[in-house]
Amino acid sequence: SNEFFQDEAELSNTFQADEVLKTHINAVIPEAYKKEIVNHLNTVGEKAAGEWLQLSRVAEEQKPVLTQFDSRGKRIDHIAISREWQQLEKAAATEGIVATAYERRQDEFSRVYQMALLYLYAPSSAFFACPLAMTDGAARAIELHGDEKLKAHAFKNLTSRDPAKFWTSGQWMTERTGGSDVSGTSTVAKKVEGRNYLLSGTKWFTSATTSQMALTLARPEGGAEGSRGLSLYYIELRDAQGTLNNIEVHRLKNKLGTDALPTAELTLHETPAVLMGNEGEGVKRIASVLNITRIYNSICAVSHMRRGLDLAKSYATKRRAFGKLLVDHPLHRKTLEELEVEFRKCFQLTFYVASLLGKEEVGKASESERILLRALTPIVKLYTAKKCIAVTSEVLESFGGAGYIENTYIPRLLRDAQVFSIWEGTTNVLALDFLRACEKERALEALSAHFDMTGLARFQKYSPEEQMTHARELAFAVAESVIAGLNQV
Ligand code: MFK
Ligand code: FAD
Repeated sequence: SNEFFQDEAELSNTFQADEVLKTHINAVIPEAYKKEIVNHLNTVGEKAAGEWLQLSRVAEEQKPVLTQFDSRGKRIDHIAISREWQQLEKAAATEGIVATAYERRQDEFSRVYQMALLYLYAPSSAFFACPLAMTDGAARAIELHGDEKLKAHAFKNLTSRDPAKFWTSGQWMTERTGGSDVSGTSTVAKKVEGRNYLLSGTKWFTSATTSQMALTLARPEGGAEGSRGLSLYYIELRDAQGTLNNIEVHRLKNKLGTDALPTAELTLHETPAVLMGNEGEGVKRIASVLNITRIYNSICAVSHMRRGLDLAKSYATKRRAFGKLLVDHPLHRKTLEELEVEFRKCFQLTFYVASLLGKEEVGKASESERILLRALTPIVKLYTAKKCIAVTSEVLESFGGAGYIENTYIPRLLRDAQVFSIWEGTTNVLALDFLRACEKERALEALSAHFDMTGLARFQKYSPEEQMTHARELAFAVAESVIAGLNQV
């Protein structure tokens, strides 16, 4: 019959198709590492457009299921996740998405390499990138603050390439009293002996609850009020038989997006835990996790934009209106080109911050680069998250009515985009974190040494109170100034 059916948007090898990523890798990676990295990214780009894309679509249709009791009425709190999500976990281990950053075989370039892998993997991972973020953050926290036992055991598993040994980690900070403000944390840590404690209390958001371990905040008995009384603890979720270590899972959250990812509410009842760092240093120590997960969030937001734009561009070559393909309408083309510019700006900023992280971790960052990393981490996270939501909304509209229909997979892109600005610190909280870095580390001086910051003069005239009111504007202005500087390099 000659009935009309619209062809769908298609993806091809997402490394091959990505001129921005290819150009960047070519420009920043030294010749000695280039061939190996490009070959690997090429293989990963093929999977991201094929095998992993299919797995992620099936995984996203199967929300995790919590079973609290077995047939005999015994409490088990088992969370079932799809086989497809488990396969995406195996793929992450095999490709070495976390391991690459800790083997450091490419010296200071290991992070850029790893972040490029993550960038290709994430949009086809049904948010397995989330547990990977926390896994990487936990590995870094153990590397910096863990004892020899944690380094010999947990760290090895978190950074393993063997799917049978690979562990993921959770990061449990949020309680009912607050996620931005953790000062009201009511989880209590009872000291047993040495660094061993028993934790009791309720955590309100715990993503990747199927992980083997978690890092969490609790208040040692008799500890000070507020956030300065909190400590950081390592826990293992299950014993050798697979039974939860005195943890009750109340329910899984019913979320706007991130459907394949389990996010639970749970209570610890004297769960064995190991202190990391010293008592009262909890927030300061968990900041090592946050500063990694915030860079992951930025990479994932940027690659989410890339995915949306790839689909929108493909659709524009297949859909006709008013006698022409969409791509041949100058206004539609300009609309997409403007989104492409937003994407490129986010890409440049994010990979610059990744390169600073890589330098810092091998001891090659100068003092001012260390401060730039500290100050730009909240900036890149908040900036890319907000841009991702705006770009993804336009991407959806570029599909017309089809963009609003579930089985095109486009509505999911918008629902998922919304999480990037909430978890790992909201926009306002991160803007204030930047102010904290300005105050503690003289970040504006360090930024001015590398970039033209004259556009920010008006902020320096503000009182501390006014600076807080305008912290968001300042954060966006800093991002724009750094991006402008990077584009001139
Ligand atoms: C897809 C990829 C992404 C995957 C995501 C994974 C799933 C999502 C999981 C989560 O959402 S986990 C929960 C995330 N939670 C947050 O991000 C918390 C948001 N709130 C903040 O970040 C607040 O700013 C914070 C809790 C840190 C503020 O607490 P306080 O008590 O007001 O902190 P304070 O007193 O200013 O700082 C205590 C110390 O920590 C200070 O050091 P000193 O003791 O030396 O003075 C601070 O300088 C230091 N600090 C705080 N933030 C820091 C930091 N140091 C370095 N970097 C930072 N970012
Ligand atoms: P609130 O702090 O109540 O914020 C409400 C609003 O107030 C926000 O807009 C915020 O920007 C604003 N605000 C707060 N303080 C200030 C201020 N000082 N100045 C100006 N504005 C301010 N947490 C975990 O610990 N582990 C997890 O695994 C985890 N997984 C999550 C998964 C999902 C899908 C989601 C949505 C959240 C998850 N969270 C997790 C929780 C998340 O980190 C928090 O929700 C987030 O940090 C915000 O905290 P809150 O919900 O208490 O919001």
